[in-house]
Amino acid sequence: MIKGIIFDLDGVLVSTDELHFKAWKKLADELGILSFTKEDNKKQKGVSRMESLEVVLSKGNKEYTTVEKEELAERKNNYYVEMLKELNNQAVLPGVIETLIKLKKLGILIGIGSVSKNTPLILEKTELTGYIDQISCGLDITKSKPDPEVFLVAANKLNLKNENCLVVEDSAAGIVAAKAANMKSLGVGPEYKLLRADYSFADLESDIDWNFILQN
Ligand code: B16
Ligand code: MG
Repeated sequence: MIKGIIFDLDGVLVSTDELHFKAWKKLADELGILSFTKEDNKKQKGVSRMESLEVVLSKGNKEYTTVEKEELAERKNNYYVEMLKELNNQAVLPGVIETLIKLKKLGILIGIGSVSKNTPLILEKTELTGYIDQISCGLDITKSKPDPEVFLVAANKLNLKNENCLVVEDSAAGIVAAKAANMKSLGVGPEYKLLRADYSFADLESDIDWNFILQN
């Protein structure tokens, strides 16, 4: 029986992926890595900032020290945070608000399980904070998806057993993490058919039988 739902943020509740791409592209261009494309950006979905940086650097042929890499990741984050200033509730994906209201009425606790360290800022800018019971994000963890840590922390904060939580994700790494946490998963987003989740839907606007999912 499901008592809490842990939502991934980027690609599930809000769309900030285009801003992530623009910020990484700006950094890549500055580094002379002109071959970084949207296709490469797909590999950055759901993975940490440092792992995302490696995706960019793998397209070039220069070696960087750990200190230099940290500086590059910080530079990208500064571009991204600057872009987030323009973010508002228009970035909330279709069906999200209706779903959160419906689940709340059914007595379900709502958690966030995102590797983004910008989670509190994004929730605030998109006016979603009030719908959320507990946040587990990049600021709480040392290992990113596919490690289950972010979902285990969320279940712990919600005061629920892992098996009573369902994860909603748009990334393959997130679905693997959910399974590793012994949680059922629901996959959404452009790649939903490929995610190998327990339940698959294009988005939260789809006709999802929540009563059935919550009872199983
Ligand atoms: P930040 P999610 C993830 O968010 C993004 O999908 C991923 O592209 C990004 O690298 C990661 O957050 C870290 O974000 O640089 O803001 O800490 O899908 O886990 O909500
Ligand atoms: Mg995501």
